[in-house]
Amino acid sequence: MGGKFEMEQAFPDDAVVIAIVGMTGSGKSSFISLLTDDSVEVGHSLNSCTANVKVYTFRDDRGHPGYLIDTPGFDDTTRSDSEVLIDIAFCFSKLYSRGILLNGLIYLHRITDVRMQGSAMKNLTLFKKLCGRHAFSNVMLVTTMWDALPPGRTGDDIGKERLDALANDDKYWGEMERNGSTLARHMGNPKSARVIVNYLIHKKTKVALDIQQQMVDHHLDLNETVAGAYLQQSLVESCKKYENELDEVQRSADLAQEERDMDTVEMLRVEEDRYRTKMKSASGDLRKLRISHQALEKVKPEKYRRLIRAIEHERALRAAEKHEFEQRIADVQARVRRRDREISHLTEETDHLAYNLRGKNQELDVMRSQLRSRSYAGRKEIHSEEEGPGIRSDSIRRDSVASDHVGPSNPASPNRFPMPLTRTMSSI
Ligand SMILES: Nc1nc2c(ncn2[C@@H]2O[C@H](COP(=O)(O)OP(=O)(O)OP(=O)(O)O)[C@@H](O)[C@H]2O)c(=O)[nH]1
Ligand SMILES: [Mg+2]
Repeated sequence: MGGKFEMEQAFPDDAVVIAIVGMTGSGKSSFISLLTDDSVEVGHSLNSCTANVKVYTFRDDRGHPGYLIDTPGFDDTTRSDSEVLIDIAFCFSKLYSRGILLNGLIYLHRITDVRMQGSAMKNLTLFKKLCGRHAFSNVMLVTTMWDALPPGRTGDDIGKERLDALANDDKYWGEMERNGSTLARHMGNPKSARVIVNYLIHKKTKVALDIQQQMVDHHLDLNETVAGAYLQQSLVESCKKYENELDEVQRSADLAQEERDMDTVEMLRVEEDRYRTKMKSASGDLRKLRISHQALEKVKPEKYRRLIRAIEHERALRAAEKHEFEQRIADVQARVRRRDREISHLTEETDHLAYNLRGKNQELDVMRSQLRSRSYAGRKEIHSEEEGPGIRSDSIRRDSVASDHVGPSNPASPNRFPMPLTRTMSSI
């Protein structure tokens, strides 16, 4: 099990894919530029800079290529919220439909913002609805631009106070933090950016967002997804508001007409046109949201082909590397098995030789014993022949002591040996 786990760690099936999200000007492209060698366009005017979803490559700590997705904010100055949502939904559902999951999302927020304005609230609400509560644990809520706060403790205190306000209120980040989102400060340098992405990379779990499951698995049109429905509702409300305002302007224009106040009439007609344009654009946006994942594919067939191709290429490389690695492991295991078999064969042979040796030793012991018995009997015979007058009894004692190292000391026990049989055997 340990081996398999390590192998999976060494070869994750997919490349790292992380999306960077947040308001226009929150520092998304700047954050990405700290991690990639690709050229990233950073905005320096009040206008939104990143108008379309863009994908950049970077290398993770092991040197494997990963992908950072730069997204436009929902408060984009050049595109409507529907267009931005379509772009993001398309990118995410396209990845998901090819089995590519995100490691996580990094939501950037400027700590220099005094409060959450309407557009910031809408941006955050849409983001939460895109993800769904189950995905919050793969979200990092990151504050940027700490260096732009007043210097010293004043700035730090202001920052902490704002961070507390964000983290403790469910309207803002509270609900996400309670459901597993992680708060982090980005200090504007590469090391800080690396620490933040590493947190998501090392998490290991990847995530399917609500918008991805709703569009791809449940075949919902964008306006039927939770995020799409929220935007649709806000567009319907805007339409109603513009309609009421248009009625009001028309009534005033009619009144001015009756009073022949042509300057006011002219001014109000311009105002009417302005509301009609707004209504037209809102109802156009409403229509745009009624689009399925399949229809999106047809509308934007080329858009993410490069991204998908790159990720699939990366996957194929990883699969090949993994296969090669597994092959090498199998070779080593086969070699180890072969050695084991050789060792066990040699052990059997050694045991057999030891067994034979023990047998030979026993035979040798028996022969020694017979030899000693015979030599003892022979000596006894010589002694009885030599025994007679003049022979001192201590000569017998001396002979028997001298024979201790070749035979039994006690002639009554001719089978006792100087070295016990068991010891002889065990010392083989
Ligand atoms: N002081 C300071 N300025 C920063 C920091 N990060 C980004 N900026 C500046 O903020 C401005 C906007 O940065 P971008 O990275 O373009 O922001 P963005 O979120 O990509 O904006 P859009 O593409 O319009 O959605 C640029 O002028 C950056 O130089 C930071 O950490 N500190
Ligand atoms: Mg940008």
